[in-house]
Amino acid sequence: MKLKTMLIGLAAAAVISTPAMAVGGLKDAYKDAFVIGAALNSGEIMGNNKLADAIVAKHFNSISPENDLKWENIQPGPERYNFTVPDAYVALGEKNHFYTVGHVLVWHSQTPSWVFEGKNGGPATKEELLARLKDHIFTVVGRYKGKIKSWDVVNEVVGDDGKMRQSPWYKIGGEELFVKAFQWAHEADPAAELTYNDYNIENPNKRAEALAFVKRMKAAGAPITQVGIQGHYTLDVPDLKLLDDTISDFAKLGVKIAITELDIDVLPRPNLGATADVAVHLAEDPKLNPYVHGLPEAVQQKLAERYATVFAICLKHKDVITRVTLWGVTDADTWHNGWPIPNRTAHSLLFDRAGNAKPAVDAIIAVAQH
Ligand code: 9MR
Repeated sequence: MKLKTMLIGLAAAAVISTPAMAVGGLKDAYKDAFVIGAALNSGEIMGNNKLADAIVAKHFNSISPENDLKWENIQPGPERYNFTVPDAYVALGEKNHFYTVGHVLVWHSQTPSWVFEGKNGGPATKEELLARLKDHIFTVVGRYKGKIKSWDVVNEVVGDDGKMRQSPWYKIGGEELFVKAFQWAHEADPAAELTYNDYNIENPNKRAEALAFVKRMKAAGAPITQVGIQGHYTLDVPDLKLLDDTISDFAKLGVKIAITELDIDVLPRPNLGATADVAVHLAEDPKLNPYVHGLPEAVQQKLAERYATVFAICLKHKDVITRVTLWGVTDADTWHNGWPIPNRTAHSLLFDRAGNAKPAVDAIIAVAQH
């Protein structure tokens, strides 16, 4: 049987045979395969969301910080670090024995402009930028040594055109800057998993450059150990056969693979496909916000099937997959409520706004039990 037919069959069977399955949580069902994570926002980290707390306790054994360890939050001004929420995040992980993830060290977005500005006006020199990055990595990675188990070192360096993204990091520092970022992170915490994380690398064009990037990093001596496939999907894009191929392709390079930011947008998205480019913004239109009062049953089932297929593919590759992380806990907090169109009612995650598990949860658990 063709892989695609087999996976769809498995996912559909999981959806149909769900009711009695949900004993324990997602993390229990997948305990022999990989850890299951959720990204937490500041409120969840600080203990202000009891609904999310209960869901995380039951279903997840790994956490990622949705925004609080990004440069603009953790070092908003030169050598002015803000550790209040990051410390609480790491303490939460330690207390609950979660596999705690660090996100993110080098990214073109959510990095304040001063980082790229020279002391004497104009853009920073390569030396200035490298010095700032080195200080940032040793300070942040060093502070959480042994506690943060996996760092997203380099994020989204390949553009949707399949070429290296012309970010200030790349334009000023060249590829050497990314190599050094991995080396410094390794020096600061030799035991940490070090990840290159990107979206849409299932797309063959973008994947080709992402694979070439990993090869170049390794050849240049970067201690990269893992590739993060973000997994920002819609109900139709991408064809999940591409996910299966992408995992196989990266595994051949000798790196581990994590699905780092999984969510499945069910809302209409004109002409965008599966991008996660935060720079994209479209205008509000009530026709593009169809599920304000809840998700119709047929869409709910389609969502469950698609989630089940993603997990069936990951299970097939469990020897190389370390983690599958959902990019949020409940639909109340998914970034899709505001992107690519503001003020919408999104339904991308596994738990609805009231904290109820969707049929997708039982479907995913059933995949592990087959
Ligand atoms: O989910 C994050 C959202 O709250 C922020 O507003 C946004 C700003 O850039 O970043 C979102 O997370 C992104 C992640 O850090 C990197 N990959 C794409 C994610 C979705 O945009």
